[in-house]
Amino acid sequence: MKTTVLKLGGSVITDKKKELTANLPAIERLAKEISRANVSPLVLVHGGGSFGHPVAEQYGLRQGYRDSSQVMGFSITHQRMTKLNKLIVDSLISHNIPAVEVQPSSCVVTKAGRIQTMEEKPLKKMLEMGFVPVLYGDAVLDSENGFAILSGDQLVSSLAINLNAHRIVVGVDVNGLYTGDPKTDSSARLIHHITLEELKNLEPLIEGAKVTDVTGGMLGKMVELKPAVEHGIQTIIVNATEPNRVYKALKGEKVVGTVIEKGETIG
Ligand code: IP8
Repeated sequence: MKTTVLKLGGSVITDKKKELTANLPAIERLAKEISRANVSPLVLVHGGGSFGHPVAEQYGLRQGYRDSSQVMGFSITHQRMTKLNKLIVDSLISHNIPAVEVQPSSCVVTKAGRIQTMEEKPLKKMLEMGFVPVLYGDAVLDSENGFAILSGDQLVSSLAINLNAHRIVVGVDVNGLYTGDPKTDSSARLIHHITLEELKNLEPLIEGAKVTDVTGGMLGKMVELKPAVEHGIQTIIVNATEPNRVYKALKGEKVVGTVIEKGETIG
């Protein structure tokens, strides 16, 4: 059986407007959906939302090491991510999923923000044994810049490639990839299926439409996910704030969202 990689976005599992606030009902519902879907092997990766991002920004961690005051910022960012991770792992375990935290800051080193090395042996062994490893975007050590912020999306793509996954499911707070920003542009329409070639043509259009949070965030995601899609891994973006979409995507059932594939358009 081939691995499925599921990403749960920070905007789904936290309240992005309130620092350090988890969306516990969403976490609980998603844990139930994951349990019900019962796909195996499964790797879960989650974002930082209002736990990781504010403090990482406050200390300028993304830009790398500049002075010693940032070292405490690294500790706090990582600690906050472990708190969020604990809530998710607790919820998964309560729904009978053998989830185990895998801490990216202890197994990944980046170079200028890109994954350079990752110790994957324990993770691979966990999958063999039927565990569900749960990783997250994290503050990590960087061989060039001292440290960096590793996004969950970069992790998802890299893991999916190295584990030869058959599907990536990305849970966000919009229905998928749009031709514009659905929150401000009423003519923006949901793209149900897109190939890499079509995505290339769409990028300038989205960028030209002046990047907003939604499209900007989406474009960033696309850039990270592209290498995995190029490897032939089917990737689907669904709205994880809507019940059952993650469940259906995990099961490979038809669901509202955007499927990104390497090959030709099929519909
Ligand atoms: O939310 C970044 O992960 P993301 C996590 O997947 C931190 O971009 C620590 C800011």
